[in-house]
Parts: sequence; structure tokens; C-alpha cells
Amino acid sequence: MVRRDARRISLETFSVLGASYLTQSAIFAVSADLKKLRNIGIIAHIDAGKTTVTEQMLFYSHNTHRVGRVDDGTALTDFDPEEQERGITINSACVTFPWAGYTVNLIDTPGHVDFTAEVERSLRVLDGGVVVFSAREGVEAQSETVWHQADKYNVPRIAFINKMDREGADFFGTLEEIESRLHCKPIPLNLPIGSGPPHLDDAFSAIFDLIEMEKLEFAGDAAEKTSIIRGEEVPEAVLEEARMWRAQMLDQLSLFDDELTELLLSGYEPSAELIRKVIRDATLHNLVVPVLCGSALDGIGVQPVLDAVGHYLPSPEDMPPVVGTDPKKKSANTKRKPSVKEPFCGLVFKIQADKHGDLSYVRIYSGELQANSRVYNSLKDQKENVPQLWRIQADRRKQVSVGEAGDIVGVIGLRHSETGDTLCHTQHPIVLETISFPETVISMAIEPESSVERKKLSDALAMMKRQDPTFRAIENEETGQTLISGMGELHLEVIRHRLLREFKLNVRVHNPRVSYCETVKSAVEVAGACHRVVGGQTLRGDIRIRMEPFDGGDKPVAVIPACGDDLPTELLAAAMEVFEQQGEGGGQLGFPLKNVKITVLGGEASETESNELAFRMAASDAFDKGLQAAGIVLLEPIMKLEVTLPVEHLGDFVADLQKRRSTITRTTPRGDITVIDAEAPLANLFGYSQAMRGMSQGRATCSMEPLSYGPAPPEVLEGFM
Ligand SMILES: Nc1nc2c(ncn2[C@@H]2O[C@H](COP(=O)(O)OP(=O)(O)OP(=O)(O)O)[C@@H](O)[C@H]2O)c(=O)[nH]1
Ligand SMILES: [Mg+2]
Repeated sequence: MVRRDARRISLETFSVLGASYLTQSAIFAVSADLKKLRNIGIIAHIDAGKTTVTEQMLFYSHNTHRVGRVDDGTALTDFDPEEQERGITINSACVTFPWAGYTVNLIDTPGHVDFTAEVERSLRVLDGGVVVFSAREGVEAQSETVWHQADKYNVPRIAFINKMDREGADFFGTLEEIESRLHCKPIPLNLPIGSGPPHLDDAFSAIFDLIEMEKLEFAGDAAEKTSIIRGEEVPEAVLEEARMWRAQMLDQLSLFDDELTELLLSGYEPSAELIRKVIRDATLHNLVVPVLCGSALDGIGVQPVLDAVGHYLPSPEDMPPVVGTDPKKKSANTKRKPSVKEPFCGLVFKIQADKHGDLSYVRIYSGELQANSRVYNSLKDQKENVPQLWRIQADRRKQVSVGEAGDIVGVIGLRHSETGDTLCHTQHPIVLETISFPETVISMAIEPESSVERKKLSDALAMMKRQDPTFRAIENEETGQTLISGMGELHLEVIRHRLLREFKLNVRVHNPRVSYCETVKSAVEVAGACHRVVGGQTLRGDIRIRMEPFDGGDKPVAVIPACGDDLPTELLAAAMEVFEQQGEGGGQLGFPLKNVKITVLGGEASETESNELAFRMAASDAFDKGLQAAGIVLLEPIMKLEVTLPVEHLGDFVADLQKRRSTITRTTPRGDITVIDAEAPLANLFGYSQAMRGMSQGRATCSMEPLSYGPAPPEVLEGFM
């Protein structure tokens, strides 16, 4: 068992207490055993109930005295005033609590696509996920997106079908959608008893546990249903359905375990313990997704989700060793096991402003991180001091002296580290894979009310950029304006409100516009040359390249050497570096380049007159000539759109979407609502939320996310020429 000195932590001072309903024991929750630790994220489409589920979990684990409500602005993890006013989560928030001998580190993430970076960075460092679905809306657009993000990081997950108390709740329909739209094998572990709101005869009231084969009723006040009444009498019809689903569950699970198969073939009932073991193994290998259901708002079905987190989601010890590169040997792979005995390594995955300085969240993968120690930022090649370590509970924190493998801790006082950087032992360097974030799609010019505030604005924006990797701000000294870019209208609106609220900066804003990119129109072959005399010395370099449109590759501009032994290695390397740098610098109109390939075809070097400088100049010349000859294609962001609307408005919505240059890919009826899937240029979607509300008297909802970049209409390009 891994040593974890809980006393060492509890002797520390307990500081920065705000007025809240957190219990005193809250932040002391640290497991003594790595096997009993769960680092999990709650992920879902906007409004599915992630924060409500989190609140219930905190309450049942005795971390809070009462259940906070998103609708009253009292949820612990939505502590930002912007979140409380809007009733949505914007920032991911970290909480720790004990449950049945486990310690759970949980990150509640936002569902709105504009804040997708928060999901990405959380999934990058978490070991397991709870995916929440609304039983009424089923699998929504953003559920698919976060599901794929979890796939990317191979995160085992369990599903919770929430809102079983809503009119139109459909447990089995949602189950089917999980299977068909998310391409996974969902296995229900419980069934709802009843469905829909209290005024219905067959209202949702309890759940039936298919492993223990018993009914679970949740008794207590309103949402705070702490006591579970097990095994109450169950109508025969419910029992019959449960037997059918249990048989199906065991049948599916038998594919993964011989002992279970043999028992079933011999006609024996397997023990609950064996069933859980098989589910756990299959979940950890991402072969199945255990599914539970309930109504978080009414306090039904949340404790079983907590039990399932312990039973089926991985501990840090279940995770394979993290793999990184050794910065000294560049490409050599190096590994760290999740153990305190290994040298320290961890990943900075989030930076949050704090009145004491930036608070950097670090997931520790191996070894120990001590307060007042010195570590190495291997990506930046910088030594870092770690003055203070904190355990974080939403907006509150407690100072600790050490964090160990598997933990998530906050560090105050790092000077060079950014999101995605690796911190490690100074003598045992390793670089872990960094976190990649999507490109921004929307921009807006802003300027301070008075020139006196320019410096203050630039400092505030620099701070926000440190915290938010999907936010950009570029100052234009000529116009005095700053172009800020982000993931959507809401993202930029939140930034503007923060400037006003936190920094008392009232900025003038211009109309938002989309973030364009450029690519080249056709394939061209050009020669770049440097024939010059500099300081009495002749410099000579000749290089030939092909520049062409290219759909693929991880980088916006792919540079490929294909010139054999034509050029000495160091001269070719110098030229390649120039192509890569120029590629990042933008195209003819100044927009970022994208989907371009440069192939170095050959060149000529003279033994006496060619050096790296000559080849840098030749490469730069070739790059400029290539762009000129190949021509420009202006690219605009295309969005994937999912609109949910009352069926009677379908005609108006389709006509409106057609006016907005969109392609409707699917319309799906779902009870009395219809879901339209479409693709449309972002430029034509400004103000869509408002228009959509107008067309449906506020009953339609819509979510959009960046899909791709496509050619902008010729008149837009002409406007920039
Ligand atoms: N009827 C019903 N409403 C619920 C339930 N769970 C959550 N809600 C309501 O749904 C709305 C959204 O809940 P949240 O918990 O904020 O959802 P979320 O997934 O955290 O939303 P974002 O963080 O903004 O993506 C709130 O008005 C909740 O009161 C439920 O089980 N039943
Ligand atoms: Mg939320």
C-alpha cells in the first residue's frame, strides 16, 4: 500500500475560509490508500444537471450542510458571480470528498461549447468520467462532443440518466441513443420505477437495483433524501421487467469472464461481488458503460452513482504508467509509474487568478510534490520554486505541505509555468504530452474608454490569456484597438463582463466578426534565392519548393524535406525552420495560414559561399514567392448546429436556416419536439439565439460548435483585398 500521511496534512493551518455551508471536515478528506482514490470529471451537454449532481454528492458525503441550487445561485462549484447570474457553469471547479472509504477528487465541468477548453483540460488529467444525460432530451450535441473528448483520452466512464422526473422523460429511449449515437455498449445497472413528474399516476418515484435485485426508495426532505429504504415491496410487473434486464446484463457480461459464464451455464446465480468485479474490469477496458438513472434535483439515485464511482471507475493505480519524452535525449520515451517511490512528475492543467497570485492546478502522476521545493519545468527549460501547496475545494482552499502521486493540488507562486507544461524532479526530467485546444472562431475589436486605461487593459487581458488557452488578445498599436478572439459570442461576452466586474474597465466594443484563415488556391513550384554581398562576404543559397493546398496533417503548414542529399543537413534544417516560422506568421492578408503543404524539392549550395543565413534568406524568398503565385483562398469557420424546437415551428426554422446559407443534415422528431441538425457559416449565425427565441416564443434551444473551415464567399475576400 502506498504511504499517505493523513496526519501530516491535517496538522496544517486551515485558512482562507469564506462564508459558506461547507462543513469543517470538508477539505481534510484524503484517502490513506491510492487504490481508494478516484479522480473523476462530470461531463455533459449544457443543463443536463452536472452541477446539481455534484451538489448532491457533496451533501451526501457530509461536505455541505445543505444542498445548494444552481437556480438560486448557491451551488458550491458555480461560485463565480457570472455563473450565479446566468445559472450555468463557466469554469471547471474542483472538489474533494469522501464516500464509503473512497476519496473522490471531482471536477464539475461546463456544458456550453464556448467553454470546451475546461472539459478538454479536465479529461486530460482525470482517470474516470460520469457522463450525465437528460432523460427528456436524450443524447444531445454536446454530449457527443464530450464523449469523443473522453474517447480521445481513453477515459473509462459511467452514465447517469438524470431528470427522470421531467415530463417526457424516456429512460429506454436515451439508453438506445447512447448505444446508437455514441457507439458504445451501455449496461443498465438500475431501472426507473415510474417516469415523469409527480402529478402523473406513474410518476418517477424510485429505482430498482439490478445487481442486488431490490427497490431503492429515497426518503427525506425535498432534495435532501439521505435515507435509502431498500427492498420494499415491488409490483410483479416491475420485477418481471427487472428479471429480463438482469438476464440481458449477465448475458452481456459473460462475454468478458469465464467464471461468470460457467456459473450461468450451470444455472447458478452469480454473487453481486462477482458481477461488480466483471463490470469493473469491462469498464476499465472501455468495453461497457454502466448506466444508472435518477433525478438529481429530487435527490433520487445519486448515492448509487457515488457507489458506482468507487466500484467501477479506476484508481490512479489502475492507470498505466505515464509516458513522456526525455528532454535531454529528445525522442526517447520515458515512463513514470503512479507511485510515490518514483521521481516526481505532474502536469499543470489549469491556471486560475487568485488574490495571492496565480493558482496553478497540478495533477501529480508520480512521486511527491513538496511545498517550499524546487522543481523543473521541462517544457520551458526553467527551474521553478514551489512556495505554497493547497488542497482545493471549489473557491476555498487549505494549505498543505505535500501532494503525492495520484493527487490534484494547487500551487501558488509558479512564475514560468503555463497550462500544459510538465513539472518534474530537477534530476529526472520528463516532458509529458501537452494539452491541445481548439482554434478560436470569433473576434471582436475592443478599446479602453480612455488612453490612461490602456496599460490596465493590457495587463488584464494578459492575465485572462494565462488562464484561458482558448482566448487570444492582439494589440494593434496603430489603431489603439485590441482584437480579442474566443470560442463564441458567450465566451467574449463573459470576458467583457469580467473586465468590467473584476477590473472596473469599461471597454468600447465593436461588432464581433468571425476569425478567418487563409490557404493557398493552387499548387505551384517556385525557386527562392539569396545572392548577396553582406559585409564584404558573398552569400549564396538557392532552394526550390512546391507549395500546395493540403487537407490533413496536425500543423497548419506541413513542411516536408524531399531533396535527398542535394543540400547539407544544417542548411536544410535552417530553411525548414524558416518555413515553419513563416507558416505560423500568417498569409498574404495577415490571417493565420491553414491546410498548406510545403515540400522542399532541392537546391544548390556552394561550399565557400553558402551558410545558414543565406539559406534562411533563400527560404524566406521562396515562401513569399510561393504565396504570391499560389493565390489566396479565404476560409471561414463553419459551425455544427443542433436546434431543438416545438414541432409546430419547424417550417419557420427551416426557412430561416436556409437564408443563413446552412445545410440541414437531419431532422429528428422526439415526442412533441423536433431536433434539426445543420451546418452553417458562423458569419451568418450572429444573433441566432435571439432570432430563434423570437420565432418560438423562447421555447427553442440551440447549441453550436466549430466543425471545420470552408471557403468564404468571393465578396468577403474582395473586401479584404
Ligand atoms: N426537473 C429536474 N431538473 C433538474 C434536474 N437536475 C437538474 N435540473 C435543473 O436543470 C437545470 C440545469 O442544471 P445544472 O445542474 O446547472 O446543469 P449543468 O449540467 O451543470 O449545466 P451547465 O454547467 O451549465 O452545463 C437547473 O435548472 C436544475 O435545477 C432533475 O433531476 N430534474
Ligand atoms: Mg454546471
